[in-house]
Amino acid sequence: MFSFLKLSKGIVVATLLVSATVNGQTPLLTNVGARPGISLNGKWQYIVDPYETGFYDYRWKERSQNDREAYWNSDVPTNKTDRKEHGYSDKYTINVPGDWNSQDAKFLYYEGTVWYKKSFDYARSLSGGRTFLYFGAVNYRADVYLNGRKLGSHKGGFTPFNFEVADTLLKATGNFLVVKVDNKRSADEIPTLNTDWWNFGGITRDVRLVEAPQQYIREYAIQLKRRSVDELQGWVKLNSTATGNITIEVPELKLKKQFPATGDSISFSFRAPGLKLWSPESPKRYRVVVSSQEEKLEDQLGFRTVEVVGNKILLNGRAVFLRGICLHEEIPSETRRAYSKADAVKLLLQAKALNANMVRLAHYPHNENMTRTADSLGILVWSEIPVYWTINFNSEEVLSKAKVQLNEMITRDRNRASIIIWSVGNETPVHPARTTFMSNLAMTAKSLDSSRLISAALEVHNVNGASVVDDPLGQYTDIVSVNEYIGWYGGLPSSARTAKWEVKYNKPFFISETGAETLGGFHSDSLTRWSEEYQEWYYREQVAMMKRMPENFVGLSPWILNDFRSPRRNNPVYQEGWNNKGLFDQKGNKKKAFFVLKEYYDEMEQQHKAR
Ligand code: GCB
Repeated sequence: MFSFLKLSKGIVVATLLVSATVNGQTPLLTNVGARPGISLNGKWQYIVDPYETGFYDYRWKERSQNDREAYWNSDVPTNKTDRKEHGYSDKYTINVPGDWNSQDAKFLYYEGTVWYKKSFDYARSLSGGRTFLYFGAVNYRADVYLNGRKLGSHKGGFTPFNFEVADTLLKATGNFLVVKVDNKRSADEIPTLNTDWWNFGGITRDVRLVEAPQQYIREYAIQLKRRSVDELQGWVKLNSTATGNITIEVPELKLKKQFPATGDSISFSFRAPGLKLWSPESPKRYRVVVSSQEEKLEDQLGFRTVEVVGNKILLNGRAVFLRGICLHEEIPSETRRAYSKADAVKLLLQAKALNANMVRLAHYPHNENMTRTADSLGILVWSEIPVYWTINFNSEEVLSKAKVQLNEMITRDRNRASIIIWSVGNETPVHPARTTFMSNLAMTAKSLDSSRLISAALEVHNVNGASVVDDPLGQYTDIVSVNEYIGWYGGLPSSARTAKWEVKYNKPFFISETGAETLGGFHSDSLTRWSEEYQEWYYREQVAMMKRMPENFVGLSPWILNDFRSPRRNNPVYQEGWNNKGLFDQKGNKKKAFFVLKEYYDEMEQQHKAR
């Protein structure tokens, strides 16, 4: 499955072999926003199909392509005697992008199949080119049909995929696009049956028809070379053997470099004198143009380096303390998935209000607006795949599914300066099969992108009163990260006073979660669970403990920025289907604990400036 791509100066990266089509998909196009095409967002018609009648016949056999009862085929009766038992209608419409749960009360808890249908006309703007149908994400499984023909399918609710659409299939008018979306949870998927977040279903991100010339740029990487302040390096990959030159331009720096294409990719390295580096303090981005004979793609790129030296994380060569916060991809006040640029700005400005310089995007890759907005606002990012809790670690097939999601996450976002950490999972139980599985993922992540740091949120355990971090997976990660809830899931917040941390790895040590739950607006004394005062006390004790952490402590991302929906949370007074560990409550009000963490972050920022 892997091939090796040689970069200049002896750098070799492994890449997943991307030439083959899998489940009808074509290798992922990147930077689709910069490519010509049309949006297929908006109102789609739908049919709710809990029995999957549109897919299976009454003997539970998959319907054949031309089966008139199949929901991917025309719903129009041919004459007045014709019996049609399905139909798409304007009586039933749903917005794309968007989860279905928040769009109609009947969907709140729904897990199963919904058929989506869109009719559209299409005139290609590029003559002689190719057309792709691109989905930002569909949760969880998508089966896609155009004009009665199956294009293919995809599994994984948080990453993009695309299909090339043959010219012979596309019509100038009246195209009939149908997507069967199924968000049922199952044991051998990623995530598995059990999580602590809402299983929002639907076509949750943008849908586009994207155009490209016959020979097109599939993806590229342009980065600052490690330990350098002005040497850019990277590669460009095309879909087929190229002729002519590939050009990289950075107009603001008056740079225009040409590289002769050999085969279907080029690698390059060149100096960019006067380059200003990207950092949270100064998120400078440049307009960069990558072009081939037939195509021009523009991007906004920041340049920075990140590395571990000793037990510190260096950003642009300087030790950084990560003032982080975790967040789910949710807008709590509207109880829905976030998807738009406006949503991303809203969430990341909340993080900024806390004086955070980093976000942990939990527990799955968020939409591209989030990572692009993080680039523009100057917020460092931890991006994760949903290998969460009890995945089937004994299954090769499940491992392959995790690798597909890892590859899709990295392929989409490898040019985002904000992303410094790829995480391969969260709180997976220590066990030999799990460690083999997880270390395989960590090594795969490294081989796909050696320029970033690899981590996973691990657990801590108690040995004779000490908080011991010795998970064997720590050998394979660049940063050792743990989730801890001293004073919430065990004892009172004051237990943190006597906590002794023993971290067995001389690597950067990060607290990837800590938190306590409170119903916003509920006030009492600090010993009363669920009160804002309890959470405030919890944060005070935690901050005091952070100040006593071992010398390799490099930061924290408490749990969590906003309250979020979770069916596991059934206290009838204080939860009602919400996990209320947010520093902002369901309506967007700051809880008292917000100010405790902010004060700590202000202090850490001052210390960093003074160094
Ligand atoms: C955790 C999980 C997170 C949960 C959180 C909690 O350790 O990583 O997904 O939501 O705890 O609130 O218990």
